[in-house]
Amino acid sequence: MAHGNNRGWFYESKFGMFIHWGLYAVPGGLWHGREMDYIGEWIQAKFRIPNSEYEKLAEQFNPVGFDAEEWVSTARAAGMRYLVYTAKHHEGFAMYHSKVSPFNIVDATPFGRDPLAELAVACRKYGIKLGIYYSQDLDWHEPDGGDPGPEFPKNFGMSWGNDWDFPEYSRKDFNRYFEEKAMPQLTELLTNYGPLGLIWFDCAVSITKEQSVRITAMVKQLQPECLMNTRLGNGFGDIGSLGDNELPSARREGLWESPLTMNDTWGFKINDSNWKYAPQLIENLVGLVSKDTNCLLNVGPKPDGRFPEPAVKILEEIGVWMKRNSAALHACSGNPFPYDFEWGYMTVGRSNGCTVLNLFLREPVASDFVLEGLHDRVLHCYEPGQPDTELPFEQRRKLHIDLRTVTGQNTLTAVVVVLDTDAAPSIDKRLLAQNGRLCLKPCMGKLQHDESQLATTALGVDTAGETRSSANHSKLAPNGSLVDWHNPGDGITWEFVLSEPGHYRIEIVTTARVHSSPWSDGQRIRIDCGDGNWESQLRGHVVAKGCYEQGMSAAGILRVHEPGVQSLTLSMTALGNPKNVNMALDEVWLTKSR
Ligand code: FHN
Repeated sequence: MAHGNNRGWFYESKFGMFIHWGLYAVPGGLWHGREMDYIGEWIQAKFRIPNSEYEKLAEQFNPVGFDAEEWVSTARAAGMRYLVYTAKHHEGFAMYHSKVSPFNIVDATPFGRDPLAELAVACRKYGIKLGIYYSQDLDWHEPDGGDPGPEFPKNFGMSWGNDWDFPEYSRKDFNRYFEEKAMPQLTELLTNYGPLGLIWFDCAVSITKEQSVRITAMVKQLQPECLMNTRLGNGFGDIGSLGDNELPSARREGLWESPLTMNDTWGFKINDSNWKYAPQLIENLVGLVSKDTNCLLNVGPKPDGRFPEPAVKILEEIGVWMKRNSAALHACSGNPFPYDFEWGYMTVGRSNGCTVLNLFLREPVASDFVLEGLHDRVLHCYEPGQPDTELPFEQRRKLHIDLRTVTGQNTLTAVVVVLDTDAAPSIDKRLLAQNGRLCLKPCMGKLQHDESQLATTALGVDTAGETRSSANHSKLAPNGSLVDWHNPGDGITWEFVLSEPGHYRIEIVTTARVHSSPWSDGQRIRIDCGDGNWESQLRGHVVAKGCYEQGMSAAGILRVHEPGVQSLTLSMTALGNPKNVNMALDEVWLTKSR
C-alpha cells in the first residue's frame, strides 16, 4: 500500500502509546468515598462535580515522579513508534503550558513544569513520533464548552456537556468557546512543540462542519505533515478511528487505528485491577496489524507521574515478544487473503529483496501447517530472528510446513515464509475453506435490501464512536460488521469455495453493538443455501467478554455433496428481544465435521 510521506510513518509504525493523564488521575475514580463505575477521566461528569471544587485538584497535583525519558523509552522498548498525549481532555485542564487559559499544569499546580515540552524532547531522542490528544468539542470547564443539548441521548446516564455548572443550554455559544479556547490552544500546540505526527480529536458532538473545516485548514497551514483522526467530526480527518477497544472485521483501504485499554479505564483508577494479559494484547496487536490497522494502547499514569506497575509489567512482556517479532509487524502490510484463519494471523513483509508471508500461529501449533491458495513458489521457511533454522516444507497444490522443530513462544509463534517474488503475493482471492474451516464476514458478502419492507424498530442514536442510524436498512460499520439490522427484509449472501464434500456446521458470531451492554440471542433467522433452506432461532453463549460482548450461536448444518462454489444467504425474520437492535453481525463460521 503506497502512502505519501506524511502517511507512511503512521502506516509503518503499527503500534503507539496513548496516554490519558489529567487532574482526574488525582481522585483516581473515587470521590468522597464513592467509587465510579465508568472510565476514570469522566469523574467530573459522573459525580457532577462543580468546577469550583474540581479546580482544587490542581493544588494537589504534583507529579514529581514524572520522567519524560522513562515514559518514552518504555514505549520504545515495547515496540511502539508513536505516542499520543492528552494535552486537554474533556475536563478542560491543559496538561501543557497554555497562555490561553490559566487552568493549566504550569500555572495552576505546584508542579509548575510542562510535561509536553519534556515529552517532545524525549520523543525526538528516542525516535518516537509525538501526537497530541485534544478534546476540541467537550470542555466542562467552560460555560460554552461542547454540549449537544438536553434532547441528545445521554452517555451512560451522564451529560456530555457541563449542565451542572452551566444548566442553561440556550445561553451556550459553542462558537465562542471554539474561537476563544479551542482554536487558540490548538495554535499553541501546533506552534510550540516542534513537528507533530498527529492530533487526536474526540467526541464530536457539537462541532459544525465549518468548524471541522477551520481546524483542518489551520493544521494543514501550521503543520502540513500533521495527520488528524476522524473523530474531528463531520467526515474530516486522515486516520479512521475505530470505536474504543473495537477490532475490525477486515482490511480496509486507508489509514486506520483502534485505541485499546490495558484495563477498563483510560485515565488512572485506583481500583481498576482488571488488567488484560500481555498475550491477549499481543494477539490484539497482531490481529489489528493483519488488518492494516494500528494499535494505540493506553496507559493512564498515576498522579505522581509514574505508570501503574501492572502497566509497566505488561509493556515489558510485550517488549520481549516484540524484540523477536517486530520485523514481521512494523512496515508490513496486512493479510492478503480475503478471510481470517483459524490458526492465527498473517502479514506480508520483505526480507533480503523477497516478499515474505509472516505467519503468527496460536498455540498449540499443529505439527503440519497447511495453507491453500498460494500461487507463488516458496523458497524457504524459518523462525524470525533465526534465519538459519530451516523448516522443512513441501509445496504441491497446498503448502505444508513441518513445524516439529519450531521453538516458538507461548504467545503467537511466528514463522516466515519466503516467496520467490519481490511483488505482492499471488493468491487465490476467492473465499476458500482452509482445513475445512471458513470464516465469512459481512464485508465479504452482498447485502440485500427489500425496499418494500419497513424496519421493525427505529434507531436514532449518534454517540462518539458508536453511530446508530434511523435508516430503514442495515449497513456495514467502519469495523466491517453488519449493524442496524432491524428490517426483516434485509439479507446477506456469500459465495465461497468448499473443496471437500461433507457436513459443515454453521455458527453465527454476533456482538452487543453498544459499549458495556450485554450480548443477547433469540433472533429468528433464515438460511438459504444450495442444500435447501430453514428457519431457526439463534441460541448460543458468550465467547468474548470486554467492552463489546461477543456470542456464538449454532445455526444448522450445510450439506455439501459436490465440492466447488457454494452460496449461503442469511436473513433475519425477527429480532426477538427488542434490545437485540444492539446486535452487530460479525462472522459466520463454517466448520467441516470430521
Ligand atoms: O470520552 C472519551 C474517553 O474519555 C476516552 O478519551 C476515549 C478514548 O478513545 N475517547 C472518548 C470516548 O470514545
